[in-house]
Amino acid sequence: MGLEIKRSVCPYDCPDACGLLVHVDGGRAVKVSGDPDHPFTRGALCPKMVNYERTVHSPRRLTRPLIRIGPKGRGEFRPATWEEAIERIATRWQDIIRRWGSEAILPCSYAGTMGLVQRHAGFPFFHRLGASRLERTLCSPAKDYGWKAVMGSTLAPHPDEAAASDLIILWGVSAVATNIHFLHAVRQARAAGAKVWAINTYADRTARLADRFIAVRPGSDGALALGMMHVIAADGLADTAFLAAHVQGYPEFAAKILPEYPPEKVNALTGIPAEEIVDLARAYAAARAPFIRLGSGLSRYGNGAMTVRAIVCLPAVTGAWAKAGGGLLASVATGGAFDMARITREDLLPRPVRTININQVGSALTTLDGPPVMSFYVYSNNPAVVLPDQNAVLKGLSREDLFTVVHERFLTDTAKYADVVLPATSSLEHTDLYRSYGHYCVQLAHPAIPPVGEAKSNWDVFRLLADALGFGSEPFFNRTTEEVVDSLLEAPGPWLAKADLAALRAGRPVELPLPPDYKMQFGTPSGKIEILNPAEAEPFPRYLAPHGDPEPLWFMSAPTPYLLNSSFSERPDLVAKAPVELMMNPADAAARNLTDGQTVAAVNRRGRVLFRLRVTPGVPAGVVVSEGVHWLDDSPGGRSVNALTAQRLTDRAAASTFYDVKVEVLAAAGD
Ligand SMILES: Nc1nc2c(c(=O)[nH]1)N[C@H]1C(S)=C(S)[C@@H](COP(=O)(O)OP(=O)(O)OC[C@H]3O[C@@H](n4cnc5c(=O)[nH]c(N)nc54)[C@H](O)[C@@H]3O)O[C@H]1N2
Ligand SMILES: Nc1nc2c(c(=O)[nH]1)N[C@H]1C(S)=C(S)[C@@H](COP(=O)(O)OP(=O)(O)OC[C@H]3O[C@@H](n4cnc5c(=O)[nH]c(N)nc54)[C@H](O)[C@@H]3O)O[C@H]1N2
Ligand SMILES: [Mo]
Repeated sequence: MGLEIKRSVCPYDCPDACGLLVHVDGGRAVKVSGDPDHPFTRGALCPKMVNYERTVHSPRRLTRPLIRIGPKGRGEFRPATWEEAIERIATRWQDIIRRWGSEAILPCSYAGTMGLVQRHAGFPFFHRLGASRLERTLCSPAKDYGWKAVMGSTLAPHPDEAAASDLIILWGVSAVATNIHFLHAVRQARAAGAKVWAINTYADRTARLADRFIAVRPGSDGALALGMMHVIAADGLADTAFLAAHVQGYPEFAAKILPEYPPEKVNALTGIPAEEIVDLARAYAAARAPFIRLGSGLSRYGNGAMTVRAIVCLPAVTGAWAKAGGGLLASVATGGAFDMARITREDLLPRPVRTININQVGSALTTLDGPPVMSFYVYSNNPAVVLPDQNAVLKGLSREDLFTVVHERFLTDTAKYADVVLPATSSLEHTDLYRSYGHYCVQLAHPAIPPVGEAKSNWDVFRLLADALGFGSEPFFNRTTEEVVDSLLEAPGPWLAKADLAALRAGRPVELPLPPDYKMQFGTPSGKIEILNPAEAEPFPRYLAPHGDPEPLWFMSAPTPYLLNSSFSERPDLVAKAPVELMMNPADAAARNLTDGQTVAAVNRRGRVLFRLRVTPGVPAGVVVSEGVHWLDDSPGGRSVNALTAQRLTDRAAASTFYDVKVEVLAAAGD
């Protein structure tokens, strides 16, 4: 058989959702390149996906089911057949359900794959079983809440809109790591003379490509946005015609709220010099069509939703929405295109069941009131590494009486605690339908290669489990992945119906069409942008303080271009480029007698994590940064960044607060 080239989609949790060309030879992926026909990603790939074949055919791939023979966490297993593994799970679950009730089973899944079928494959199964529900608020629900509180269901601007902007603000977004294809529009805008500003808590790679970088104290961006609007109002730079026609509540906001945020006070809250706040506000107001690309980092604080609400008011005050190239892109929401209820099947729940927040799995596994969690089923997620309060999560996973099943591509730290490990397909081995949260393309990916070893997709494993538990013959569970995809495409809603469905079915990337005047159609109850939102307990945005901790240094666990959360840790070539280090300002290092290159411990009451210290002026005093969420084996002290983070939630939407963390840093032996 000769070389074949097949279209696919990057399955990872990233706004870019790139179009791929998979070069297949003899049933193996030998090379992966970017699809030049993809309207947004245009043939370019990130440093991780250019060698996706190394992940797919990694010698570390799990190829057979495994059954634990050693202590939990040690990773000692014997191989088993699928029949034995499924039988063991079903028998144990039947026993647990009899003794404790079905809520004693807790599924845990997140975004290992973003494909709509495989990502949600367990939802109908666990609903049918009556298991505990997982509230999956790990990523950016606080950001989404803040956007919606002002803009309702308004469509996000197309990312390429930014190409026509004359001032782009990359606000809390590490685009060089997490959104590289957005930089296409940034380059185009720049070629036409646009300026680029970056606002972050340290000078990351993205800040280094900006014309101006503003270092903001962690968790204080809400104060910065309010301070900018104070200056804009005080200088008479607000777009009064736009405000009068399209915005609810501005006069009262300007009279009652904005006077509380003069530059001197905002300087005290954010650490940004007052002149810089004034400069930024004036540049933003003077721009013809300013465009903000808003990342998620700043929403992962106790004040995250309110912070985003304040920032989202900025383009309303300057009337940026009405200008070609202007606006604010937080996330693209294309949920309306597909009828997800056809997959998630809430209606299968036999009775109301309790909900456990994914950020509080650590507590749920160790100290839950009510029926204890006796079985934990993990797929598309690596909770031992990515969830906050790692020591609590590991304590839970160590429980001898907890029956843990992990369906995975690799023997992750979580899988090492499993009683039964099941091998998972990679995205090149199963069918799925993809959409994105950074652009408007949708795409269907057919398998490019057969499963590696005995790997099975999420959907196929839940079919086997449904069979073993006696409901596999029910019409819903008796379907193939392809039939589930069909159920989403056969009755397209009004939005999807306008897309090129034939091209979609053929596996080509297809853009959901946007109405010509969509930027000015505000999907709020009032039809206006709601700076005043009467449905909120706080009707106007204001500054709230983050949670904080008693320790002196803010601790940022930011993305690296070479890993994606804990994914790609199976790749030595990439791990080598993402060292486990802690960046610290020279003044903070000197005050602690610490020197570049030595081993240090970051500590707080939740944990202790070892790093190699890198002393750099790129990190402001009072902040320390570690890029990447590493596997425990790659971490010198056997704990990684989430041993320091907390189970505390955001002000709205019960979301994660990964950045709302403080630590002290001490010299440590390199144990
Ligand atoms: N290479 C790579 N790509 C990824 C990921 C990855 O881990 N690696 N993760 C994927 C996922 S799951 C997601 S959700 C997206 C996230 O994509 P982004 O939104 O770009 O990334 P975040 O991690 O949310 O945070 C971005 C930046 O926020 C900064 N930040 C933290 N606190 C604050 C603050 O208080 N104010 C300001 N202004 N900035 C702050 C951090 O320093 C970081 O540089 O990226 C996806 N893409
Ligand atoms: N400290 C700190 N912690 C963070 C973050 C941070 O910035 N800082 N980021 C947070 C964010 S934004 C997110 S979204 C979460 C991400 O959390 P997760 O979604 O858990 O992300 P990954 O670490 O990528 O782990 C996904 C796992 O799924 C597996 N997988 C991939 N495809 C499949 C499949 O088809 N089937 C099955 N069964 N398994 C599959 C992969 O091998 C991988 O081990 O992490 C969060 N954790
Ligand atoms: Mo995320």
